[in-house]
Amino acid sequence: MSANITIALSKGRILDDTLPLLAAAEIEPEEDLKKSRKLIFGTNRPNVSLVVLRATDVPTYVQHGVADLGISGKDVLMEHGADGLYEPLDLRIAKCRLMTAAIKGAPRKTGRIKVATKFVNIAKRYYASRGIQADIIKLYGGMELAPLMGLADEIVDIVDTGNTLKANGLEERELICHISSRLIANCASMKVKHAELQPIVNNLAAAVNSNQ
Ligand code: PRT
Ligand code: MG
Repeated sequence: MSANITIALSKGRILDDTLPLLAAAEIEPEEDLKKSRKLIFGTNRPNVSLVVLRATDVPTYVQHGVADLGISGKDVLMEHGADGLYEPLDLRIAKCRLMTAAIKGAPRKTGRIKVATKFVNIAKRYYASRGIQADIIKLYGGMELAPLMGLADEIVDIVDTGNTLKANGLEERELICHISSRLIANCASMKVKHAELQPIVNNLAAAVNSNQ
């Protein structure tokens, strides 16, 4: 008998790009994930279920081994930490950049700066690595507002087209890193359920390659 497998998916924009990859890997949810209010779904495979989670909760479920696999933005993984997680595959979906940004044309402040972000850990590491003293202010959204209101000198946020920054009179400053979504696996599951998980990883890898 094959072991039961649970895959934790990030809802929101990552989900849109995930479903075609899962379909290409021949994992089809038994109902429309985006129309249902359910959080746990069966699939065409009797031993595979899907859970749809807040993106920031996916690494937690996989770390604790209650989900065997997960799909997470690299930004979320960097912020959360990757203890007990294995990252077998770059899915090359939901691509974006993690940037610093500030008011367009504003001179760079020297000395201590204030930085607003929801990526507190990433920001702390980044500014420390640059030798910049930064007071990090945690926000949960709408980071663009912080420099305009005088709450912060800079923000650390995700940028795709740059339109959101532009619309708010901000500009990109430094690139922290390129982001895409990753397949993550619980390290213990990967050993114990290798026979079931490795083919799923392989099929997803093939789906990613044919996506390019
Ligand atoms: O919205 P909520 O707070 O519930 O959760 P969330 O924001 O974490 O979820 P969601 O659905 O927005 O997905 C976030 C994940 O998608 C991130 O963790 C990234 O890995 C990935 N991703 C890819 C993005 C973007 N592109 C993106 N453009 N996440 C957010 N954005 C936002 C960004 O925050 C900014 O507000 O889009 C705006 C910038 O876009 P441009 O095109 O105007 O530059
Ligand atoms: Mg969002």
